[in-house]
Amino acid sequence: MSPPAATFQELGSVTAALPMKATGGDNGTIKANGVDKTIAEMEGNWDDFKFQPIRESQVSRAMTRRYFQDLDTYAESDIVIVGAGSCGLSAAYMLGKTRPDLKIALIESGVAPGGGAWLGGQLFSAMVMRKPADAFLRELSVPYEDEGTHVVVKHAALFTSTLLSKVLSFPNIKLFNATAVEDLITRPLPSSPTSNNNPPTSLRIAGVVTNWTLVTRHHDDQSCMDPNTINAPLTISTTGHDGPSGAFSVNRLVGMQVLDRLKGMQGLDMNSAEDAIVRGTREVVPGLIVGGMELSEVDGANRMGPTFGAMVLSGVRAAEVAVGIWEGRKGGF
Ligand code: 48N
Repeated sequence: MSPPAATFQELGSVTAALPMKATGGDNGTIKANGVDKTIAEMEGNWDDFKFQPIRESQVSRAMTRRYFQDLDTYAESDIVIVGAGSCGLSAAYMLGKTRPDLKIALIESGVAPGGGAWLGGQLFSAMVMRKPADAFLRELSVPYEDEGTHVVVKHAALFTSTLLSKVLSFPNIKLFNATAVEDLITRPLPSSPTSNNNPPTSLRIAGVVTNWTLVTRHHDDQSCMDPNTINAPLTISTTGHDGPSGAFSVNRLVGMQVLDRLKGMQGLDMNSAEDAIVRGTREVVPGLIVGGMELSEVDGANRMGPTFGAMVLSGVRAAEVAVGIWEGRKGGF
C-alpha cells in the first residue's frame, strides 16, 4: 500500500520555489514581497494584531531546504576553518573580505560561536587588546578606550558579536555550528621533507570529518554513528587550548604520528606569548595551518591570559598564509 500522499500545498508560492531573496530596503529595512509593516504601525495597535498565516511544514522546509543546500555546496570547500573562536573568526573575516571568490566552511562545535572571547579574564566583561591589535578593532568599527600601550573594549561580547555578524554577512562563508570536526581527511605525500623545517610528513590534510557535536560526544556509549566529510585543499585549525576538544587537530596529528609530540603550552607570560603566537602562525603540515592558542600546544609557547590581540592578529596572519598557499599552488594541491 503506497504511503499517504502529502496533499497540502503551501499558501501562495509553489512548494519547490527557491527561497525568497530578502532585499535591503532604501532606509535599511528588509522588505519581502511588499509586506513591509513598520514597528510604528504596530505600536498601540496590538488588540487586533495578527501574524501572516503559516503551516508548520513551511518552517521545516525553509530550514531544511537551505541547510541541505549548504551541505551540498560546502561538501567541496576551498578553505575549512575549524573553531570559531576569536582567532578562527578573525581568519574568516579576513578571508571573507579579501577572497570573496573562495568558499569558506567555518566549523564550530559549540552552539554559540565565539570560543573564549565572550568575556575577558575570570568572567569579567572588559576585553584587553595590546597595540597594534587595535587596528583590527578599527577595521571592525568596534569602539574602545585607549590606555596607551593597550586598548579596552567595554564588553568582550561587543567585539565578538560585531566580528561574528560581519563574518556571517559574507556570502562566501557558511558557519556550521553545533558541528564538531572529529577527524581529518588525509592524502599520502611522496616522503619528501616539507618546507619550514617541520618534520617530514607522509601526508597532507585534505579536509575534515564532521559530526553533530552531541553525536561526537557519545561515540563511547552508542556505536556506528558514522560522520560526514568536507573536502578542502586547505584547513585552518584554531581550536584553542582548552575545552572539551581544545587543540584538536594537532592532537590528531600526534595520534597519526605525523607530529612526534606536542611541546605543550607553557606558563603565563604576556610579553612573550603574544609575539610567539603571531610570529609562529603557519602551515604546520601540508594543508593544515594552525593559529591561536592551539599553536601554543604545538610550539610550547607561553600562554598570555586575558589579552586577545594575538588571537585576532594570528587569525589575520592565518588568512594571509592561506591565501599565499592558495596563490602558490594554483596548479593544484
Ligand atoms: O577561543 P578559543 O578557545 O581559541 P582561540 O585560539 O580562538 O582563542 C583563545 C583565547 O580565547 C584564549 O584562550 C585567551 C587568549 N586565553 C589565553 C590563556 O592564556 O588562557 O576558540 C576555539 C573554538 C571554540 O569555540 C571551540 O568550541 C571550537 O574552537 N572547537 C572546535 N570546533 C569544531 N571542532 C572541533 N574539534 C573543535 N575543538 C574546539
